[in-house]
Amino acid sequence: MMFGLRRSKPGDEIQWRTILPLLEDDDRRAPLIRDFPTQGRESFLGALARIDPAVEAAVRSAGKQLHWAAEVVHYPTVAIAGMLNSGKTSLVATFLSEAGRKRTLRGTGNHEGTHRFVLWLPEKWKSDQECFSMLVARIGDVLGTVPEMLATDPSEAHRQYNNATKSLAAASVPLIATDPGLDRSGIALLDCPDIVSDAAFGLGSPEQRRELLGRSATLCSSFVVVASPEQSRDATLSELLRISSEKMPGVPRLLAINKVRARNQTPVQVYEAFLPLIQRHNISTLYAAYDFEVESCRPYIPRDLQAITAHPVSDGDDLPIFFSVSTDPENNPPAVIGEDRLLVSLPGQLDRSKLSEQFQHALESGLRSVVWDDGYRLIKEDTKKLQEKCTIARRCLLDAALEFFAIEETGGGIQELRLHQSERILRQLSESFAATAPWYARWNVKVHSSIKRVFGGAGDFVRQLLPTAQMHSAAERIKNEFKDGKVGGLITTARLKNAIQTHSAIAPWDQTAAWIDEACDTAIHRYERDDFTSLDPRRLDAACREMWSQLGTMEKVKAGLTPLATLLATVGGVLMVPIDFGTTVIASASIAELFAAAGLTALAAHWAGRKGMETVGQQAARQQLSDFHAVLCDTFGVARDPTPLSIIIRNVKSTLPPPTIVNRNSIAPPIPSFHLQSGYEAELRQVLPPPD
Ligand SMILES: Nc1nc2c(ncn2[C@@H]2O[C@H](COP(=O)(O)OP(=O)(O)OP(=O)(O)O)[C@@H](O)[C@H]2O)c(=O)[nH]1
Ligand SMILES: [Mg+2]
Repeated sequence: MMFGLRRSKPGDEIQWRTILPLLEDDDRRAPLIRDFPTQGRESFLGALARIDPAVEAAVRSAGKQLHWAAEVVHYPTVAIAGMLNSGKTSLVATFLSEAGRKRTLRGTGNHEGTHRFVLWLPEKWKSDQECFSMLVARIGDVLGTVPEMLATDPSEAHRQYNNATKSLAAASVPLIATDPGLDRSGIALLDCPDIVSDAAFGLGSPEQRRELLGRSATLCSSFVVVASPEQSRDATLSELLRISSEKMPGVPRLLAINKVRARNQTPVQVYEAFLPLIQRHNISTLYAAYDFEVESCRPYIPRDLQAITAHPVSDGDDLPIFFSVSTDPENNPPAVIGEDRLLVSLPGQLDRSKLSEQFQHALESGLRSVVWDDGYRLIKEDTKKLQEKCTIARRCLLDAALEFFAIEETGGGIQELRLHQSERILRQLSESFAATAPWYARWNVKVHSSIKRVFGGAGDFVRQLLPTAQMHSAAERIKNEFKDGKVGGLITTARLKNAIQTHSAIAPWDQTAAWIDEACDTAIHRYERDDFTSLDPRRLDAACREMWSQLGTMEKVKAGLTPLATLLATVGGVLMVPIDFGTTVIASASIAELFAAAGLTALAAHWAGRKGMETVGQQAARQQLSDFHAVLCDTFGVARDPTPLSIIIRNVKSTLPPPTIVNRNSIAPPIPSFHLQSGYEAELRQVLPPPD
């Protein structure tokens, strides 16, 4: 390639536009899969917006900055230095728009001299104010002084250019200007004051200027030195080139000879005159511009090319047209000079500057850190936290449910589970009791044959169960024992709320939340309506038959009600509990508890102790507990446990069957539940490696 300057390979940098889709994907490539309250997926940025909008904004802004930098980074910055009045600012002006040119200060008088460094940047760099200020700040860091903006008003800009206030401090403060002309040419230019002539008029010493030039080396991809043809043996020019190679090591140097007069020199003669300097200072290209004011120079000046300057030159404001000089005279007439040999084409052939690379690098690591260390870490932590929240909530709801469904043993463990004494269960019990009862047990009870034919509601059923006043009063007693809490567990809204609050010391919801009452009420209502658990009919009959045979030997028929009448009165009593309450309540009791309430204590002990008999009730009770817990989870906005619940009953771990009860909407604000998609991390790693 010409000049031996190489652009950095594209593609080895991190690209925001390939990263952003992966951060916004809420479909196949989403990092999070939502399991609750609705199935779905959440994008990286969507998750951050939910968890911490400030982090989401930080990721977006880091990405935007990187994207912006990637757009501007390939713009090289060229330092234009050279001899006093050689036309440095004029050369800069060839790249600018007409408005920009007006802001430059050009001329031979001292009041027209450049006495401050002026950094001209493409106008579009200002398109993003946030990024632009960041870049200006970074330039300030590099140069060691916060830059000042060049005024848009030409006369004010000229005063700044010229350091008209003659302030020593201002002399070391660089000026920054933007111009649309540079958008087109794709270059940034550093217009330098002359750094060799002596300090004059308090305009800053040459040392001060050299110091600043040295620091700006990181900004610059190349260094153009402007001189006039007669300066080929000038010690000052040689000194300038030496300083530049010392201050800007590794930055290519180009020599631009301005105001060449045709009468004195052809391009090849210019080349020969400067050859010693070119060789000594390792100059990569020699440019020349013929004096635009001299008529005889016209044939040497390429004028018909589109891109002789960034913006057409207006009459009366001529500018030098620099072209690279060939050692072959045949190649120097304007007719054979292509656009690529003009100095305005230089930007396309330059490498990016060290500053842009460092800037880009800093932005890249900023993005990597905010995406991985802040964003992804937060997403993982939050997902885990939500899962923990959910686990705690489920534990709390299970403990609350056990308040009603577990019978405690002395020492605090669970002895056995209670059944929800739903109408369905109670009908099954009464039917089986009646169907399996031997003749002596049903003595005086006429219900046997009619029970199965009761299809009405609980009220009719109760009337059928309790044909006599005696049975009725026995049922009343049982009912009251339930109400007083002497038998079984009675779940009311208030009691459920109380139980939940007792167990929710670390539960993730606000104890005083307004929805808690409604959630408790709804849970009871739904469970009462949706619980269709039944006892295994064959096992139940077998257990009842065994019960009767035991009863024959154990339980003496007492005066008053027969055993069957007593059992049916008990069932009737339990059935009357909700009717009596007027609101939804749930009565729970184990079958043994029912026997005990009926006064059949020996039978109760026997039932509780016999494996076959007990399992009939326990099997259904485990299902009911699992379902009640599920309903609590649903109403409290907690995802049901994907793994089966297990509890310890009499020191033995018992796994509950999965819930079968219908799933309905939550009353509480749901605690969402997510899991990480396995391939996401690797995919993100590919487009954006994590910080080292
Ligand atoms: N005749 C003629 N004048 C030129 C040419 N190029 C630049 N000039 C004039 O030379 C004068 C100095 O040009 P500047 O661009 O201000 O030079 P400079 O190197 O920036 O000057 P300082 O910043 O003061 O060192 C201006 O009046 C320009 O118009 C040229 O090719 N021919
Ligand atoms: Mg100047």
